[in-house]
Amino acid sequence: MPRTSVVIIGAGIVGCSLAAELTARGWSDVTVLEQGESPMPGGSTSHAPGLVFRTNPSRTMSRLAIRTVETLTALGAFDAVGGLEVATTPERLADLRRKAGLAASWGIRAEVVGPGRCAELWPPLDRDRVLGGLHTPDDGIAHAVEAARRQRERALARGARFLDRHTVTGVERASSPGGAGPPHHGTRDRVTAVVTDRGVFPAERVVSAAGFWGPVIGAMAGVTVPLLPLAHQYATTTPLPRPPRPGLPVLRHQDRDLYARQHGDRIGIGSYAHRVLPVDPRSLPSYDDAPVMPSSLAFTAEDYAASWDDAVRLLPALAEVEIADGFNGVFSFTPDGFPLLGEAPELDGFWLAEALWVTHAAGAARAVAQWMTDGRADLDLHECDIARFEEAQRSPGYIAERGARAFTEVYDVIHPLQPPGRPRPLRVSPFHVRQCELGAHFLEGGAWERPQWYEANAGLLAGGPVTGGGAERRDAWAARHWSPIVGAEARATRERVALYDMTPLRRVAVSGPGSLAFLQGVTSNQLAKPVGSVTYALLLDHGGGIRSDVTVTRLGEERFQLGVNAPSDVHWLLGRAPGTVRVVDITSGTCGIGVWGPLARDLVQPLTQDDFSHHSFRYFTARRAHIGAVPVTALRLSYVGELGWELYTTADLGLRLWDTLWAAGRPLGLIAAGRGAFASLRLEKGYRAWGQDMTTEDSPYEAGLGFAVRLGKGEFTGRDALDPGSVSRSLTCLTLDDPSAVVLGKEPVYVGGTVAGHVTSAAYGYTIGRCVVYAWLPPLAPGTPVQVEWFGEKVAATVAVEPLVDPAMDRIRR
Ligand code: FAD
Ligand code: THG
Repeated sequence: MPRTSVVIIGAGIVGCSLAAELTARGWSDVTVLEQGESPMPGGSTSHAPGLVFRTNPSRTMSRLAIRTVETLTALGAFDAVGGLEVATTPERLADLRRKAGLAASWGIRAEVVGPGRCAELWPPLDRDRVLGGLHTPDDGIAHAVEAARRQRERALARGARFLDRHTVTGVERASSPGGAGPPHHGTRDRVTAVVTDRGVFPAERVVSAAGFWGPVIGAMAGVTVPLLPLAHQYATTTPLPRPPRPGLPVLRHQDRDLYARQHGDRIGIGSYAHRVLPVDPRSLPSYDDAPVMPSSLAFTAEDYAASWDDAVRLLPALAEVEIADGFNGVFSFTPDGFPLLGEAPELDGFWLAEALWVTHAAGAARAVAQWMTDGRADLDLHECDIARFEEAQRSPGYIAERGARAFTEVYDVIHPLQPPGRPRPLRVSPFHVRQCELGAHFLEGGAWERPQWYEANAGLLAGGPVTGGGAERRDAWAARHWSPIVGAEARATRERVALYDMTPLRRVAVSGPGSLAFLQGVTSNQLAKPVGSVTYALLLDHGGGIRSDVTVTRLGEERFQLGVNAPSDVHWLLGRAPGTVRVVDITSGTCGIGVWGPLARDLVQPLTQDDFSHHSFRYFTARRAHIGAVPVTALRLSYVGELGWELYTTADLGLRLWDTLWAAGRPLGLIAAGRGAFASLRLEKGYRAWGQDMTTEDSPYEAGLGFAVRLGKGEFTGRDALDPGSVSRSLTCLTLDDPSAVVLGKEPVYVGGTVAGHVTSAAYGYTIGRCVVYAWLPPLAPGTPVQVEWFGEKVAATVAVEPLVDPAMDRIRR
């Protein structure tokens, strides 16, 4: 494999780091093509002020940053001056407390400090303006150009070739070996060469590391690169008459969208407060024609004026100086703020390593090199995977609107449930009109509108107080995107019956000769079972990590329906299916309803001539049936842990299905229930959510999913790497001791006073009357007391025996 030829496009910090990492793994034919001239080829790296703050709500992003700092420190291109984020509003101060918790979860030193300490750490600061700050002593300044230069030297020493002044003008492709793929896959082309103004470079793999030029290169390859290039202002002052001591931490004043660092006796200040300044990279001057650099545009002083005033207010010493140099530098934002890594779904062999800050560049380059070499990285990269986008999230309008939004919101306090403002609504299920009528409070996921609860259920609250819920004591943060109605919906599901919209659950049809053998080879569980069986199974990667969990329904000898998680699951399956097997994502053309609760059979049976009795229609089986006039595929299973079925049909019949169930169910007390109740019920039942509770970094045995692995069934991806005996940590169920306490996820967990792990999922359990928490922890006996940190407070919790509800499966199997 390492003999494979690779061409990297772009010699910024990403391209240089990637060349270093690939050659370190034995890749011997690595060429880096760069339109400009090293070591300052003119991209974003050439002028990055290099502030590095590692703490991020995403564990993966934090770890990419931690690794970048490690690498840059070893290269002598990092100054660990520390970081200081100041708060000038109570809301920000609270958020910094929450952020200190995130830092603790991800192993980053951080401390919330008072105004006095802030002024000590940053003497030019007006201490009367700040309420406090978050000090992270190991953050600091990356010397991006120097880092790129050293990475380039390492790569050169190991045989890589760097060709400056080679402008890429095209990407060549051919049908995959063996001719065009099966017609239903579309033609799966492979990349073959990169064309430049100075000749053609054949390549088996191409990595676009072109930064904000990514969409231009992508267009040459027929690949959508969902990032928005835009300009961002940075200015440096004249020397301060009384220069501060050297080594000031990097500073953030997020309430005014500002950051600052010291340049000797000057201060550099960047602003995100200005209007959105999108840039068309095709319109930029060439390396030779650019006044400074292609990515450095003329400073627009009028856009900076308000930020300068804000900076002077925070740092009064600035009143004595003025702006010496300013520029509008070009970089990029993606719709969700995460980078674009991995192989493009549209073109085999064409990889991306783009939309990376300097902060994450070296760590991400290492992860991509691992991925290219071994087929997997040692970090969970699903949030960064280029294959994560839904088709509806790949339009130019969506990319522009969400990219601009990501820019303006970059320093905002964002609640984990907060849906994006626009463009909405985008994807709606056929039940949307009814959901609106019922007063749905919509959140968003995968571009789908998803009811969190329904105001129409407010009347249920009159039927008696919902157990706990923390309603009495929920603070404003925990109460956001929450209502006591969530608890009422959970209770109605446990006591009667509820409809859940399952349309957004991704469905894949797999059919054709060889389908069973193919699925056996990519899943962990035994699928060679009679037609009509449903199986819960894992998709493992080669290292035995969990890359998804799925349900596999055998509809015919060689015909299956899979319930999967991410769009990248479809990409993974397509990439492995033999030519005879058809893999089709049917999500958009179909819809589904979960009908769950003790009265589910009383509701459904009268609507059908098919036998839905317990003995005829067994748990974890499926059949085709009719509900009234609507043909459905009915699956007897339940992620909320109650009796019932998932009913799937085509989108055109969805509304009829909903209305049929609704009319028949009202006398039984049927309600529509939202995602809030869904999340609560699944945690009480102990069902894991992929991407949140477990990822490729976790083994099935650690995640408590060993039951879904049949080592004896024959060869399957990941099997050889599995070791049931090796469990050094486990996904552990906790409950909070105080019945009204609530946490939301990602908080650090303390055992005996030190951080021992972090929360993956948490939700109030309305049946048990306590908050249910899952966390990665060293193996602990049930009953062990632990603590979960919430905005700086330690909340008492106890290791529980799972599942908390219905361990004997009496509710679901009857
Ligand atoms: P680039 O450095 O842009 O490299 C891409 C390369 O591809 C370029 O050299 C370009 O010439 C080359 N290329 C493009 N098209 C072609 C082609 N057709 N043929 C050949 N070569 C091509 N990040 C931080 O972490 N902290 C900060 O404080 C920070 N501050 C910033 C402040 C400003 C004002 C700006 C603009 C950015 C800042 N960033 C910061 C972001 C950071 O600079 C970039 O995200 C990072 O440098 C991107 O690195 P890269 O290697 O992906 O892209
Ligand atoms: N429904 C369908 N497909 C899905 C999901 C779903 N695919 C993705 C995701 N959700 C998969 N997650 C689960 C998790 C648990 C169960 C089903 C899907 C489940 N587990 C039972 C248990 O653990 O007791 C049964 C396991 C078994 O018998 O093997 O029901 O929601 N269609």
